[in-house]
Amino acid sequence: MAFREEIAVRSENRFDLESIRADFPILDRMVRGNPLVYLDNGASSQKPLQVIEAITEYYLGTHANVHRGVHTLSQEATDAFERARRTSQSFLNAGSAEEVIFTSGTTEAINLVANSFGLRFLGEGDEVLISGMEHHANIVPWQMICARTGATLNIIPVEDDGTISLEKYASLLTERTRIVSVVHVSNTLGTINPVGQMIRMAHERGIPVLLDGAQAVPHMKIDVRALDADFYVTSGHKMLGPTGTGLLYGKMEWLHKMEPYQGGGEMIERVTFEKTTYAPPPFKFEAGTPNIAGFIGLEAAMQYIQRIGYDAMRMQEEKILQYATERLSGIKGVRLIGTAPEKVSVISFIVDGAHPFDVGTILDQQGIAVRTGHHCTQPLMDRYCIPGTVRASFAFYNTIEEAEKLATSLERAISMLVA
Ligand code: 7TS
Repeated sequence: MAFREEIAVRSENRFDLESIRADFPILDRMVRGNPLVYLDNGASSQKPLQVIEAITEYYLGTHANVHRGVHTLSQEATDAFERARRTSQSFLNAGSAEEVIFTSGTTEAINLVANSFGLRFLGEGDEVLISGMEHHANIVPWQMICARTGATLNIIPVEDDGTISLEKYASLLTERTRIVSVVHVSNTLGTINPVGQMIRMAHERGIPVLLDGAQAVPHMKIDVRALDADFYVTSGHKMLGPTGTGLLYGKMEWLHKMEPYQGGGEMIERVTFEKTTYAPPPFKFEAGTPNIAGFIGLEAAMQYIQRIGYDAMRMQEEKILQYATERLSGIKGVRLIGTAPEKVSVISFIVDGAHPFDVGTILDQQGIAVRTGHHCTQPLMDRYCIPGTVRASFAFYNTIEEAEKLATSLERAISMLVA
């Protein structure tokens, strides 16, 4: 069977783990003489053939720059690129394609909002509210903009189990709060925050909310309109798509009010040396040649997720999460960090008497890829008084057998490291 037909046939099956894994050739490779067990999906997911193919086909037959040529290739590339925007719109259930801005990732998307929203709406004495479990990407841009504008950064504390208390959150929403920017799902703890309620509470006080969905979109259906989020950001590479792609959803009323984040080609309406007028959203936020191939690949990733279905993905991830949580918490000396009742398939843990780095190194020798360290959440590590954790983050293409391999290899690592 031809390569492409084979992919098409496999795609017909909804949740057949074996055929799903066959879509991810990298899962077959060996690492240090052992079959790879890839449990670092929170850092970046692997890519199915459908995504790799979409990018390859684009470069083989369609590539030209977008939005600027009358010639056929440029028009085809523009059509494909703008179709990816419409697919992103329906994927997030945005009200219009113009509310979807293409960025290089979550980090750029938050920097864009912090700058474009912050410079327009923040001043001396105003407040920005984030949580204690934010990724550095949702801390540092706000710190920088607070320093420039004289605003203050306030922090919703994190409870021992890795949750947010809505009472404490309510007490931090003040007359001076200009924006709330919180993580939908914590990359380190796996906690799913009660963002629907948090948005309602902020909106009752007229405060807009940005959700960092980098770790949510890989696991759950996002409906930005049902959430009523003002901004929603995510990264393509954590949701089966290519690196260097990200989505920023913004309500049109805000996008109209915000100044562009970067200047250059593509984002203008008319330029003279005296004055420049800007293109309407989304283009005024997309200066320069975009990552065309990347967004065509991201569209294939979104279509792949839609074909498998979040329900089926979640069911597999829940099974593994439950198995791994029980198995790991039963190992002597292992302490789980992040035990919220609502979690995605992320398990962070520390081992008494062993540094996370050493545990991760021994696991790698057995072919198991986990992340170790502070996971770009240093203030959260300070909150728990730990230097870092070992984190296993599971995707729907992982198996119970892989979770068991993690547990047995961890037992071996502990027997080597802890006297
Ligand atoms: N926000 C969250 C919640 C994240 O988990 C990450 C990346 C980012 C923002 C930044 O995303 P980027 O694509 O712009 O880099 N998180 C991780 C992680 O947990 N391990 O490696 C990267």
